[in-house]
Amino acid sequence: MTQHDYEALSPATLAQRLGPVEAITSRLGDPSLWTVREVGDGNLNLVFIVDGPNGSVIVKQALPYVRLVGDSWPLPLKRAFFEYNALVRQNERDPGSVPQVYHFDETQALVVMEFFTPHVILRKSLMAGTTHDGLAEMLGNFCARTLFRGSDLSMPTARRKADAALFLGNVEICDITENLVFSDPYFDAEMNHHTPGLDPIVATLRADIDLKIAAQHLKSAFANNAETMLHGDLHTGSVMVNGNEAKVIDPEFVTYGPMGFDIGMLLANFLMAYYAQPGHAETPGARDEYGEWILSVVNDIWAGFEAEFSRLWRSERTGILYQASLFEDQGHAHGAEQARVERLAAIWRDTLGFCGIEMHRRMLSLAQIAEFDTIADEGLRAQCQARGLMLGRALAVGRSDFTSMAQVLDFARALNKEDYL
Ligand code: SR1
Ligand code: MG
Repeated sequence: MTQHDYEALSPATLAQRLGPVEAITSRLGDPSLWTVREVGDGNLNLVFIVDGPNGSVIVKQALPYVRLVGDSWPLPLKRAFFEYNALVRQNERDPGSVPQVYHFDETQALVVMEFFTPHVILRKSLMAGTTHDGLAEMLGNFCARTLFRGSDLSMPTARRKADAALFLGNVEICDITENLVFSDPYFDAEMNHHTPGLDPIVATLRADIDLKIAAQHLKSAFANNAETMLHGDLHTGSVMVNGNEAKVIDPEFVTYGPMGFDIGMLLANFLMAYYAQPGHAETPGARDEYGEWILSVVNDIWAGFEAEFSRLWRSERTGILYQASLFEDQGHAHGAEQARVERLAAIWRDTLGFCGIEMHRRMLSLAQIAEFDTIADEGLRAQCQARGLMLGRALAVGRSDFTSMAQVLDFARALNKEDYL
C-alpha cells in the first residue's frame, strides 16, 4: 500500500466513496439516502456511523497519526489490517462476540463492520451505575476462548507460527503499549500527567525499585512470551453493552503475547471503576452497593475464564502442548489436570501483575480514563486514584503472594477505606 493512494474519509465524502461497494450498499440501500456521522472519541481513529434506508454500519478508518496527539506522532495505517485479521479470528474462536466484518480496504485502512445499537460503551455504563447480568460470563468466555484457541494449546503449530509472525508485525502499536504501559508511569516521561494531589505517592512509586523491576519483568513477558493472539487493548472502553448483551470491539492492538495481559488489563479497568465510584456518588455511600457489584464482576470474570479454559483444556487440547498422547492416552489424565492447574496458576500471576501495571498507567501516563477524569473535585479524585495506585503496586510486586480472587477483592475493599493523602 502506498500512503499516496490513501485519503481520509469525511461525512461529506463517505457516501460517494463507499457507495460503489456492493457489500455495503446491499446492507444499507441507496447511497444517495445515507446519512453519515463521525463519532470517534477514541485515541487513534476515525469512526463513522452510516445509516441507510435498510440498515446501518460502522466504518472505522485509521489515520496516519495518533488522533489524541496530532500529526506530530505518525502511526502506520497497517493497524487496520491487523484489526481486520483479529476480528476475523475472534469471530471464529468466540462466534458473535465481536462485530461481523462486511468489507476491508487495506489501501484506505478501513474496516466496515456491524453496528451494535442501542449499545453503549461499558466504561460509560459503569460510570452511570448500571448493572449488566451475564457480563462477566461473556467476558470470561471471550478471554478463555480467544486466548486458548489462538495458542499452541489448540492450533496446528504451523498456523500458530504463521499468525504469531503476522501479528508480531504490529510493531508501532506494540511500541505504544511497551512505552505507555510499562515504562512511562515509572519516570517523568514527556507525555505523562497526573492529578496534582498525588505528587507524594507518585514520587514514592517512582522511587520503588521493586516496582520498577516488576514492571520490567512484565514488559519482558509482554514482549517475549508469544503465547497467544491477544486483543491487546481489552479495557472497558473496548466493550459495548445493551442490557444483558455484551460485545468486544477494537482489537487493533492485537499481537502475540501472554494470556494474562488481556485478562489483567480488563480486571484493572473494573477495579479502577470500583475506586472511582465515590467520585460519582450523589451522596456519600450511595454507590457502595454498586461497587460491590463491580467486584462481583471481577470475581466472576476470572471464575468464568478458569471454568471455560478448563473445559477447553479437557476437550480441545489439540496443539503441540501437553498432548493427550503424553497424558490421557497413557492413563495419566490426572497429570493433564495437574498441568492445567499449574498453567492456570502461571496465568493468574501474570494477570495480577498486568492488572497492577495497567492501573498505574491509566493514572500516571498518557491516555487516562473517563471514570477519574470526570471527577471534578481534584481532592476527591486524588483520594480515589491513590487507592488504585496502592492496589496496583501490591498486585504488581506481590503477584505471587495472592492465592485467590477472594483475597484480592478483600484487599481491594480494605484499601478503599484508607486515606492516603
Ligand atoms: C496513543 S494511544 C493510547 C492508548 O489508546 C489505546 O486505546 C490504547 O489503550 C493506548 O495505550
Ligand atoms: Mg481502542
